[in-house]
Amino acid sequence: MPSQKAMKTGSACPPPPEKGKLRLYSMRLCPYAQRTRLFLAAKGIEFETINIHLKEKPEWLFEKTPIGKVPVLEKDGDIVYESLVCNEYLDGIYPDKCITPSDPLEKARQSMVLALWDAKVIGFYYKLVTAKEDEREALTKQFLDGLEYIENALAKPFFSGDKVGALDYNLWPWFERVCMLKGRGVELSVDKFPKLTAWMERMMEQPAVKACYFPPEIHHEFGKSWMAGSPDYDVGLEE
Ligand SMILES: N[C@@H](CCC(=O)N[C@@H](CS)C(=O)NCC(=O)O)C(=O)O
Repeated sequence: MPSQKAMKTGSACPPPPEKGKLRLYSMRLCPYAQRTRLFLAAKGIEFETINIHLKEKPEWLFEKTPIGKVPVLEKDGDIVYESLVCNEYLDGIYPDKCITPSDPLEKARQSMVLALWDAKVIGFYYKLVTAKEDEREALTKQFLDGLEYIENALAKPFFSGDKVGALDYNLWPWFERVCMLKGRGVELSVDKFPKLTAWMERMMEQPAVKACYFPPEIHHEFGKSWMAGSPDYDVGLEE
């Protein structure tokens, strides 16, 4: 098994994956790459991972993606980047256990919830993680107000309906990281978010979620190194 350690500037570009084999360029603690890891786990697809040091990126990363971000997929000379695009591509090339909805209206609904997530929640999440004490109250309010849109979008046991699906996996990575906000005084209370908190418990039971899970200690350790300006992309790995 190739090393999980993050590859850096100056490293040699790994040879392309063998014919028919899928490769994921990732960063172990990246929530966007986790979206794709969740799809891969849920679909039971075999793949290899190359982790990238995102502060000292290997030059060859830009040959794969001009944006220079993970996740990126590579298979038989084809390259796909952007988490949501990667996930739809996976359902396209491995149609078994399709996760993406085929109904146009349902697909639009799921995309609209993700647009709400981007517009109303995610920016405040990152601002809160790094906020100074005196900024926290206002940001907490904005974050929790945004999250109400997401609570209201949850009409069934899962965002995708009666069964876990694309929208659930695409939202989950930040809920796994909600522990990061606890230290900022933000908790998702059962009173304010009864549907979201119950959904989080159901999600924790999903095999794909378990397979891609990092515990709060690892998120905290990574977060600390990230805030100190030198992210430890190999956090928790053996020497
Ligand atoms: N819109 C992208 C966002 C991906 C993203 O921001 N990935 C981060 C890691 S969590 C990254 O690669 N950052 C490197 C950089 O910004 O230079 C997606 O959905 O895939």
